[in-house]
Amino acid sequence: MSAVVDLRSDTVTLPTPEMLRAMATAELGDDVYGEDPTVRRLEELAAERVGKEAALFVPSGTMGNGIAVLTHTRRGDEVICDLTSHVYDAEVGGLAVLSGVQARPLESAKGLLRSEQVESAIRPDDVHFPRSRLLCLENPHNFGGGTVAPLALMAELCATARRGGLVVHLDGARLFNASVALGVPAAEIAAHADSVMFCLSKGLCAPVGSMLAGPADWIAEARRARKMLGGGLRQVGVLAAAGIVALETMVERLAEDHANARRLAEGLAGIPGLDVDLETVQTNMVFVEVVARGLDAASFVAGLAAAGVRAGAVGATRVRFVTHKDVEALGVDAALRAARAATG
Ligand code: TLP
Repeated sequence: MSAVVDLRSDTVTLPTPEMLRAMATAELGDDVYGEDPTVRRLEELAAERVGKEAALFVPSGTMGNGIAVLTHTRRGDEVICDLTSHVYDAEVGGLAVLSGVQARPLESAKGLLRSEQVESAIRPDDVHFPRSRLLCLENPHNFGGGTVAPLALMAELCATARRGGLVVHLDGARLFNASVALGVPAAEIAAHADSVMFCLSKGLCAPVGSMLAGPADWIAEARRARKMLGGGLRQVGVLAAAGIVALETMVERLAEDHANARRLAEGLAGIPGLDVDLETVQTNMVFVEVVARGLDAASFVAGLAAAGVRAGAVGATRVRFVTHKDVEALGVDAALRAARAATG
């Protein structure tokens, strides 16, 4: 069998040689004392790229979102989000456990909330109700299909939240994929949100780390929350060095991942027994509905694995493929051959 083509996620990407060199030679210090010059450089660079005053290195996207909710809310507040958002659906109940908040998940098409539904979910001031405090958006939207919310929708949703007295956190785990897809700077996508999290360790290929950005005084509070959660790291410039290379060299190439996803999606759509909504294929993700008789997501994924291709079952009949740096055009061809064999 040929080498494994791993399309389960862009989290599997390995660091580039330039990242490894930067890690080996990074200038280091104790970041809990604020003395790691490489982390400081990354935090400044990240803040500038997303158009916020300050940024904070965090070990993972999950911790970044958790810290954001913890820092924006008080116990008992209500957080409006989409039903399939990562923060609600895939962060181990962190909203409830870490922040003691109540989620108000709303159904959406392809992860795109509408401003009327957000407006009607905002609670009036009444002694019976929790306080609506935070709107969490996700762009691109992972389980919506890797779909991108356009700038006008982002602005409208944020304006609706603000009119209702809410603050907005943007889970931009793959913010730079949205930026490349829309052809606008990441800062424009994050412009109306109070805070934004993005991951260095997905399509940008750094081995570890995410960034949380927002106003300087809010980031100072977030830094305390990070320490409380055990995320205050020491000579973490060794990781931040890779993050700097990720931001400086890995953003533009995301367009290749998007082109590979499009070709993969079109190929999969042509295979009998598989349904693909090509409209949702806007970044580096392809979600497939397995409709072939006698086949479900788990058995399709097992069939792919037998042919050296890994994808993720994300429901009884839904399978996710994610393109990234370590899967090139040949990997897409291998995936299409494996999918034909697994359905045939
Ligand atoms: N997503 C992972 C899985 O957890 C599903 C993936 O493979 O896509 N926000 C969004 C939108 C995400 O997709 C993820 C990770 C996170 C937050 C959390 O980031 P990490 O994995 O760094 O904790």
